[in-house]
Amino acid sequence: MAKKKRTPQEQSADPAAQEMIIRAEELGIGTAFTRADEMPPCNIGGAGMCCKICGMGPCRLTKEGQTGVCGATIDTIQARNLTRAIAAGAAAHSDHGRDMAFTLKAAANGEAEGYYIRDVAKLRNVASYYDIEIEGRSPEEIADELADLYIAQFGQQKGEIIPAIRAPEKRKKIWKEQGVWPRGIDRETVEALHRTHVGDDQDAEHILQHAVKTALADGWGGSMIATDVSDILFGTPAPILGQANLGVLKEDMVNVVVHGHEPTLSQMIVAASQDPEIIEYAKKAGAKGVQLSGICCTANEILMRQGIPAAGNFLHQELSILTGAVEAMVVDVQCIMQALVGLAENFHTKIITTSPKVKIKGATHIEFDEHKALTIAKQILKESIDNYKNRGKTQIPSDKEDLIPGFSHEYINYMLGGSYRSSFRPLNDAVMSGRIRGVAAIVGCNNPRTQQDWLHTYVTRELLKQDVLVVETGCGAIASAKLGYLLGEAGLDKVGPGLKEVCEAIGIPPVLHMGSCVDNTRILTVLTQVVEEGGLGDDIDQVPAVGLAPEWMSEKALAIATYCVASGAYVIFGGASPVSGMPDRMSDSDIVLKHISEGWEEIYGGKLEFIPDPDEMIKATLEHIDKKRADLGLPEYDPDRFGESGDARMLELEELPLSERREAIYGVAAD
Ligand code: NFS
Repeated sequence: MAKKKRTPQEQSADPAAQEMIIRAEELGIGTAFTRADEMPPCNIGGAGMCCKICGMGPCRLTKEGQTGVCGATIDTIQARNLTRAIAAGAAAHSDHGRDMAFTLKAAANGEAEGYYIRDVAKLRNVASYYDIEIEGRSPEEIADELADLYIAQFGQQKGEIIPAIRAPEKRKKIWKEQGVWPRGIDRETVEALHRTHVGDDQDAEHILQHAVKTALADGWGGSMIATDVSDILFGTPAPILGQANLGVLKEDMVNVVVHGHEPTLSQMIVAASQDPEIIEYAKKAGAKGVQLSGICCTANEILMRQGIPAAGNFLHQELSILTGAVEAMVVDVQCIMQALVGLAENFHTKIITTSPKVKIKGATHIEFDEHKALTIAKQILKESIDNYKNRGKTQIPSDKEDLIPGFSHEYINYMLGGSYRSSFRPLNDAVMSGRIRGVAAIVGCNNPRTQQDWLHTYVTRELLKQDVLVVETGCGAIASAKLGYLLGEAGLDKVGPGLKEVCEAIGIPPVLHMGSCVDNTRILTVLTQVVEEGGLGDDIDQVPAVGLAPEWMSEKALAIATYCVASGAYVIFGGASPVSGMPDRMSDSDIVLKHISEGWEEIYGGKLEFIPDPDEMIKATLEHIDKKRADLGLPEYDPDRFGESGDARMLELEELPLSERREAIYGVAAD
């Protein structure tokens, strides 16, 4: 089969990306886009039909009834592969959570240079979930006890991980009945690897039951801990003005791009970049200062807390270096392409690895240590500034969009009623009346096998027209940001009339940026609070809501999908299914596919489906939302029912002479 080379427009929907893809081609430099075109995915491994967990294989099960050398059937192999991916994803998120908990411990004991407890209210709130004594204690004392409790969740051997007590009562009952409430975060991950070793668990449904337990240890464990601690140390996000896309890089400044996931070092680099000593150092080097920007979830962490601009999402990591204007790309963990080092050799850009867990051959390694974080952050910035003189020809796309990120669950609660009446009531009421038809969480990665950002933004756009409120995290949120959906009233003329009224009344954009990928736990919290508020059922599976990851690629995305399903959500992934099998050739290759959709729905009320066609994705989302509405006995969604009140109506009324307004409003003529 001839390889198909796509045009820049087919490779990305983002004009800045297209410009850089053309530049790469002119310079003869390969990127993930070209590598994806040159290397079609393996159709055997891609469908989950290859087993390479032992030295007797790899075994490829492409024929009806075929087994591996050990006798493993296709469903066992698919369940093992999927479970291993989920375990890896859960491990990544949770290890991040563990590091955050250790940083909290160090900060509480005055051992972490530059870190302190910034959000005491959040600390007290989180501590109170677990009956940690608050009254009469200093923030440091409370934080020390909370840190110990959180650190213990990772190595706990028996019992139940504690953050999961925050789930709705009915949900917790299901987890107990099914035996999937995680005992300890590390224990479930290790057991997932054990069970999928050669000659272990050989019943697909039984293997997948443990995949659920492992994923729950992520969503209601490691990731939730990561979010809680990040908020306590760096502040709970609230709306703030930011910018996104490559146009945030500056010609006359030292550009330092932070990329990866953990907020610990990047937050300190933010602080160091504003230090007079560093600004002076940059000026001496002939620059106006240091321009920081972010890629991937590190971008989201500093964007939603300090308004530091996002240079882009996953597929922008190479493209930002292609501008020739990046002095250093500072990376920590996850979603960092090895190609960066080779690509950077064409320019002056330094790739600086910082995590003790991640080294890349050819990169500069400056290891991060939370005990002297500020000192290390300054060292990194000085090395970046020293590199400014080596900059060659640059080409920075002009594209950038404003956005307002920072919709933490605390802020959503606050924005709906203010300090005195903060509550989810207005949101529940809007869904119950049909002003908001339902809620979609559109999350996840970029994938160079599909046109960058297009699926994200197409699905977002179409659901908004249907009065579906959209919340976003991760690279999906940056996609919407770059294309202008995350700004106040921008695009409100393109959203459904009921949703528009709600957005105007509260003063919010129709797409709410809720943070990084570990912050998908904020979505679990919102759904729990919506349930607790009343009127939309007594468990998450009854809420008219759907989760979508149209351009997913990472194992973390599969872990997120699984814990959302086990929490009761319908989750739709775009692209290829890693367990699709080849149904036309193998009658027994859809056992896993059916179990994660119909099987899981029967047990958890949520299901995972892979739907590559975006219109089918939208159709399935709306059908699910409408079904949930009907099950709750809510009025059928009617697009013509709302849209005549609110600010739009007020503007129309202002056009009328005073004498006619009363009649227009009340239907009664003025005296
Ligand atoms: Ni999520 Fe964040 Fe992006 Fe995908 Fe990678 S950055 S943790 S995995 S690519 S959304």
